[in-house]
Amino acid sequence: MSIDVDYDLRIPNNVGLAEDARLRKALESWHPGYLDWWKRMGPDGFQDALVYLRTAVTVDPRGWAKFDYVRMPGYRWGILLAPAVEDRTVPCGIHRGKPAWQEVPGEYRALLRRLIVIQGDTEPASVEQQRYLGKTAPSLYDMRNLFQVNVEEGRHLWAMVYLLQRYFGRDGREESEELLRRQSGDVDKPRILGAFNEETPDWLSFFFFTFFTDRDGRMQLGALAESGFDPLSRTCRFMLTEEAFHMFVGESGITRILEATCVAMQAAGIEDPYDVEAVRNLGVIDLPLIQRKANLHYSLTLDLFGSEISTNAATAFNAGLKGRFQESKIEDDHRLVGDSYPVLGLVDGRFGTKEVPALTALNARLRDDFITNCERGIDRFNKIIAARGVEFQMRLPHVAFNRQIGQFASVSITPAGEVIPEESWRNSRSGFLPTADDASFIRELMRPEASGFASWIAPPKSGIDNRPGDFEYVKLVA
Ligand code: BYC
Repeated sequence: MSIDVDYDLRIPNNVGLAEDARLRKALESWHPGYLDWWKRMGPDGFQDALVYLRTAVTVDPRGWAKFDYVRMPGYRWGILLAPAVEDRTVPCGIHRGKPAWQEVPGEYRALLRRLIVIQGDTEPASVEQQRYLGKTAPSLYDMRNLFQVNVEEGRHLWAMVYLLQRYFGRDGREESEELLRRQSGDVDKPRILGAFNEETPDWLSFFFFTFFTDRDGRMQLGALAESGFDPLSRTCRFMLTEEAFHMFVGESGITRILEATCVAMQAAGIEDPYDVEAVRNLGVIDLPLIQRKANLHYSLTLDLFGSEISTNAATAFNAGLKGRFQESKIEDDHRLVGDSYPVLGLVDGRFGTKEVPALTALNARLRDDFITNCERGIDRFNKIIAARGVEFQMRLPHVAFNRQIGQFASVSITPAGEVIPEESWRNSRSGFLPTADDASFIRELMRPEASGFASWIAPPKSGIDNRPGDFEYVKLVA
């Protein structure tokens, strides 16, 4: 397997790499380390497999991808920015209305680098978290989707490394190296954000990760796409087009799991969704376990929004470096000076909202937008369950449930939002979050599939690139 890449030809880019010898050299010296990282930390056991992947070949939203069989280390990780918007201006904060920056504004250099590094750090982290999943894929279709997500997260790392190396000189190069050095879950060199050090041990987790955590990615990238630093905005805008597929993988994955469970229950005449043993005996996943996994991944993801009240967030907005989600579509002065925003809090054991300065509540606001968006997804899941006549409703747990970051980090709250003593919470934990027993059931259930689809997931409605669902999306023996 050749990994010798003719760099100029193999790295698709629309950033003029061919004419920028300094940048090309910087990226060239980073590239071998990246490939080394990919081979060590990327999909385990599948580096030689031929995978039917899409590669971005243009940034035209009408048709930017081509599909072909690729060995993943040879994937064409490219640097692609969405087209420039003519006369774009800083959309928010104290510089609102001034021309968007094409170079790093000196006074915001450290802040901007921090935002880019945090974003960049999540991308390889997710690949690391998912590296063993190929072995238990429920089908070749799902395996291919996992690898597609993985190579695109790799590309997103490239996107952030491009910004670091092009705009931040020596410290940008050092940060680029650090992005390959930190490792998800490593005690000494962990990834920066909590959720990216958690395990993604199985496919149910993977689908909830792509449903919830990639949705956070969409919100955060949406906010960064509003940046007054134009190269960041353009980079994130293109990343968002890829992100849509990742969320599709999550949502359709959960939908298909619910479908398989409900159809099997219906066929076996099982009406009680809490008759867990009977349901599990059918080779499908019981709904309460699916809910517990949702509780876990939702609460982990909420932590990614940072503290509800954050001066960091206020500073980034004021500086025009990070907007709100779809900033340009919001109708207000985009400066927020003197405005307030209601933030949920806990006072004397009771929840209530408090008006706080809108500038400091931007994390809470983005999180609220996220929650609204998740609720719609959960409603769609409940329609699937109801259509099969099963009496069960999935729910998002309370925002304060199982939190590690922000004002709810030190309180014990049930998924229904009751404040309970810490000891009772610990005693009830197995009803709220996945247990060791759940993990061993899943380990038994999710075996490598020789062909077709595993019992616990319905086939997709349609395949990828107009191919059928049972197409040979991954050729294991090359
Ligand atoms: N874990 O004022 P605070 C994605 C730190 S996902 C650990 O509360 P701030 C993807 C914080 O860094 C999207 N530490 O928060 C999805 C700060 O530390 P320092 C990723 C945390 O700064 C799937 C301190 O606590 N992108 O793309 O307003 C697959 C106080 O900070 C955490 C971004 O997040 C945590 N959860 O907001 C692949 C966008 N939360 O500086 C990819 C870029 C906070 O005092 N990042 N801290 O040492 C940001 O916009 C903000 O930095 C954050 C935090 C929203 C993360």
